[in-house]
Amino acid sequence: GGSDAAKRRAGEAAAEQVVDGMVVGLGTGSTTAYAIRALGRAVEAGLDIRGIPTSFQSRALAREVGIPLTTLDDATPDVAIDGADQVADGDLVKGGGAAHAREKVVDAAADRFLVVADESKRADRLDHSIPVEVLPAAATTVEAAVRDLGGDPTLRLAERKDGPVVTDNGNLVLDCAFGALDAPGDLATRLSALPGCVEHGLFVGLADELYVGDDEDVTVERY
Ligand code: DER
Repeated sequence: GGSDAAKRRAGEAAAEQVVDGMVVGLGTGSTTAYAIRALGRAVEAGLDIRGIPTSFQSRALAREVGIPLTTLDDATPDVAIDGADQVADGDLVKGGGAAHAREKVVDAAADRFLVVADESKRADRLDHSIPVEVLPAAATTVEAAVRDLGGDPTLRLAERKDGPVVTDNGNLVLDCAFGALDAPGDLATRLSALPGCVEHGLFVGLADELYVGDDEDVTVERY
């Protein structure tokens, strides 16, 4: 992945967009963590915001830095800040942290979805493997369906536990290689239709702004 300085630049630039009174979707991963820590400092200095976390990790970090929390039952996010594993023309592959199901709900609910990434995430076309969260009982069925769609599924195994990664929602993750995508929207629709697919990591047409950090600067793209 990219440099920590580049991730920090991107995260802090997006956090600057948050103003008093806002409800902020708090994404998951190491780049968004810089935004969450910046927001924590701003809250300490008097900024009045509430955060809606997207994972155990995001909630724990928000609590650690003192951001008051709310939920989608009680608030709609004005802004969501979240990372990505790959970005091409504003479309994203997400799910490296296996948090993409709740991330997509919060990111899509926000008036403005700000993506934060270091330059290593940029691509001309999306070709990153696509995480697909599946009901455990459906893993084998979805694997076969993914192969029928031309993909190559791999059950994501845990490192600090025997057996597979289990998501915050109690499900499993298939990392599905499809090669370079010409029509991410079509594949997204097909994956969403698979019985047993809880959520996939293609975020097509959802991002409103992209903050890309490199070793010197941060650039902003608006879609
Ligand atoms: O799991 C996720 O979707 C994360 O946002 C991931 O895509 C980016 O994580 P990173 O900022 O640690 O690379």
